[in-house]
Amino acid sequence: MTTRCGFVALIGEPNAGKSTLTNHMVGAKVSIVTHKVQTTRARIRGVAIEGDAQIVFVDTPGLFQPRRRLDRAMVAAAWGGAADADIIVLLIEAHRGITEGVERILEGLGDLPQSRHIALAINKIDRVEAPQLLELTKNLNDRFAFEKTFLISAEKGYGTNDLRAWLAETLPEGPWLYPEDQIADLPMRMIAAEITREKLTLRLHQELPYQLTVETENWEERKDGSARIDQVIYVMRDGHKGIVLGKKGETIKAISKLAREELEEFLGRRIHLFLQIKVRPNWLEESERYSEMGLEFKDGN
Ligand SMILES: Nc1nc2c(ncn2[C@@H]2O[C@H](COP(=O)(O)OP(=O)(O)OP(=O)(O)O)[C@@H](O)[C@H]2O)c(=O)[nH]1
Ligand SMILES: [Mg+2]
Repeated sequence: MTTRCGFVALIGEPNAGKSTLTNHMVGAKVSIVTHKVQTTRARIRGVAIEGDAQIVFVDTPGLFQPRRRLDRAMVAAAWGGAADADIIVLLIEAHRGITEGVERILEGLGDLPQSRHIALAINKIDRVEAPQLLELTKNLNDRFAFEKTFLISAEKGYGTNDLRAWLAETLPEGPWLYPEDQIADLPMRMIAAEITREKLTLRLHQELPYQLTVETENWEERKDGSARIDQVIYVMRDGHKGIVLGKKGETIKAISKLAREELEEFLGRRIHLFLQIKVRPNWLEESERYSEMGLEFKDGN
């Protein structure tokens, strides 16, 4: 039997639904999702199988005009994911259409090596009417020669079977890269940190989610089958620490409970989660914070 295998990079503006689509395709939550922009910070690999093909989805951070060093590292990681992939799928939000950000991404696509397959997926079609979709499809294809266009809803699962089938038949022939039962390629300590960051992002407001990072410092297996996980939340100011703690520690307690419950479900066993908050005004300039996130820290960014 000939098998197929390769990388499919999902790129697009922040909030386009890349992580939602990754999780839908994999059939499990491997990448965190929130209603806020810039949720994903690094490349997250999720693995799906379709017939004789193993599809390695590469969820990427959203593409936007970067300002901070972290933003630049995120955008670089996203374009890097696209450059390394066999197939690139550009996700566009149906109801937002061709924004300035989309225009910039289309320009960027033109600079990639010619050998890439590049497809368009218009996502969130559950939010618009058919005539609007037809027009958007036409306008986007006038601007870039996409190999295929798919109309999907990553959340509702509309159109995703067609997309999956096309990806499977378009990937190059080759041996599978991962064991059949592997769904993610990210260290467990990082997945655990991401789950906590998701709960923080959902609970905290304004700029705060963008000014913190979470790291798993210690993971201890216990004889009774449970595990103790120690994580640090780095924030930039004393005031932020107070907000994350909340009145009488209520906020951090609620976040910790939600994160622990999700971890227990993901790992199928009891977890003891300990969260500590550290004030680190300069964490955005520390290379170690970037390597913990799976990002490159360069003088340039
Ligand atoms: N209505 C609707 N909402 C969707 C759909 N797909 C994703 N969403 C929502 O869009 C929001 C953003 O989804 P994400 O998957 O986090 O988007 P992303 O592209 O990974 O965003 P970043 O990581 O910030 O770049 C979430 O609230 C999702 O529930 C869809 O098909 N329909
Ligand atoms: Mg994401």
